[in-house]
Amino acid sequence: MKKLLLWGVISVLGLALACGPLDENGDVTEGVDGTVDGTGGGDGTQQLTYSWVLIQDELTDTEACTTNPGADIDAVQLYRGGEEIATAGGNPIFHSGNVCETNTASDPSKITGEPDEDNPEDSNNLFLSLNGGYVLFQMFESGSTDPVVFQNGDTLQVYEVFNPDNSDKTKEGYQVYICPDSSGDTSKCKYIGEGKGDGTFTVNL
Ligand SMILES: [Ca+2]
Ligand SMILES: [Ca+2]
Repeated sequence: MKKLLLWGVISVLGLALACGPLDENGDVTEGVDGTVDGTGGGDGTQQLTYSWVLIQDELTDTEACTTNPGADIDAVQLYRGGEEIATAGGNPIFHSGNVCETNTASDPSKITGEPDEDNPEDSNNLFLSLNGGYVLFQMFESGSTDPVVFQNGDTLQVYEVFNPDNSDKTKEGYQVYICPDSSGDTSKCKYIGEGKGDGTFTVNL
């Protein structure tokens, strides 16, 4: 009997230890941040909604290092029915790839709002250089604190700064995804295209 009781205590402890990390590894947050549509799809499945944008740099070569390494993102606008309805906002999350040691444009807040970099040669750097990494963000209508959920046919306009006198060399490649959450796991995202310089990407859910 004592043996049985002891085994029961060990089992309960083991279960508690096994369950503990599940609450901390992000499984729960998917529901909390509203990325899963709780209404379901009618057949019992959950319908994912996409409100995050992920822009992945294509820079991999340290030979290409400059003080602004990789794609230089100034701003992102969202168009629906031909009208601009939102821009990148909130607090963009930057995962620098650290391909190059120096990056003088590493502030992800510089991609928010309307395009504002009209001189990429000056020192104020109103853009984000991705340095082989990626940036994650949501789109907000003016004055709204709720991010836009993407619909079929929406288009994202990405502005990448480049030197117009030497555009072929200073435009750099990047890939655009829409994602259901901020995990950065592109296997959960939808790829919507590749850009070099300014680019327009259509959402196809
Ligand atoms: Ca660059
Ligand atoms: Ca900007």
